[in-house]
Amino acid sequence: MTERAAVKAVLKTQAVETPSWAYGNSGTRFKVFAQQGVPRDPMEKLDDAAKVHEFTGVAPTVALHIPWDTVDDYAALARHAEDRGLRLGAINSNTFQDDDYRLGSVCHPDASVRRKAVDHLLECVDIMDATGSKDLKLWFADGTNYPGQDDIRARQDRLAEALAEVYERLGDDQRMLLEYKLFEPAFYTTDVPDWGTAYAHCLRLGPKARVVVDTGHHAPGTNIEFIVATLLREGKLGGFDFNSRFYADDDLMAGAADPFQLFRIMYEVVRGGGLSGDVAFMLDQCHNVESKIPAIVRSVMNVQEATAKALLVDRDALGAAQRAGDVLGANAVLMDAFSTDVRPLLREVREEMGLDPDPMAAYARSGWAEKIVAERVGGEQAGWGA
Ligand code: LRH
Ligand code: MN
Ligand code: MN
Repeated sequence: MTERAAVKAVLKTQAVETPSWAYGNSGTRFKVFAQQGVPRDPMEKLDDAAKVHEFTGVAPTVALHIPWDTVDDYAALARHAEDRGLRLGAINSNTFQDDDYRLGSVCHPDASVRRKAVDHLLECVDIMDATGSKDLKLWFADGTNYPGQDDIRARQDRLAEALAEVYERLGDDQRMLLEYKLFEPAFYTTDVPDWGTAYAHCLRLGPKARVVVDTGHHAPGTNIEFIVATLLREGKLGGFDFNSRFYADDDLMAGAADPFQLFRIMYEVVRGGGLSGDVAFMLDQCHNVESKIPAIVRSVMNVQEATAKALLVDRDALGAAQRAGDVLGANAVLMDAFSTDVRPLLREVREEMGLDPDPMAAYARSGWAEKIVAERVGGEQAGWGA
């Protein structure tokens, strides 16, 4: 196989999971803008996700958020997905939108609130059993706003206890993915604020617990690729929530704000063997001012482009330059790959997969956007601005 053929073979097997909530209406704290034609229920979200997969060929799974995607029959929802060539992906828990969670969920000072939160997490594992999902994705809005508000250390103990109970409930082929976030909604302390805290909990729990890196959840200037390299090295990278940020948790399209950062992250993934392993590549975005389905198609393509560039890095030349201490030479090797226009390569990949080489144009021509505007009236809100 030529090197180009090898790169194309990897790109054909890539899988990017799209989030159900990106298909629904969403907004900011200030306004949710309703768009025409948005899904009215989880089934219709899957119908839209099927279009993203149809035109990109690399988005075969969809993440659910409970209770935003609550249905009576999850096995039927999984069949609805299968009928459209999809599978249900990670189950995202939600312990942040009830009044009871004002002071936290699994870290709350009141044991009865903690019980309610853990019961929700256990219910999410029941849903995984019904849907065939492998990953439980946990993000906690827990934290405090004022010094002294609660005991920082006791909250870690409560968190550890809750995670241990849920971990015990996991099946043999199920995993727990723990997501960290620097701040928001809590502003003084956050109970899982960074990868170190998430890693410490996952390490104590065992091999089925891994860390999720949401690219929007760091302080400005954080070197995310270093975190990725470290977690991969430790066998503790569970997956990504890809999105773009300019300021905080902006949830813009992956690769839109900083394609170079996405390339650097994907290079560490390739370097660390993360493409052939069990790392979940998920999007976690919301599209407030742009059309949703094309925005998700574009995001998937941006991940593909960053991956293609990462695969094109001449690792032999890079290694030689690094060993020789050739700083500029090594940097040039990396920048050569980043500066390569990989769009022709990806067009070839799509043609070889029997797809239209231009997914954006193919979707626009398909008539799906007009059809859903005509047929769906009163689309639902994703639940929260994500
Ligand atoms: C939190 C978060 C987390 C949630 C999603 C909707 O900011 O990134 O992944 O589940 O947004
Ligand atoms: Mn996220
Ligand atoms: Mn987020």
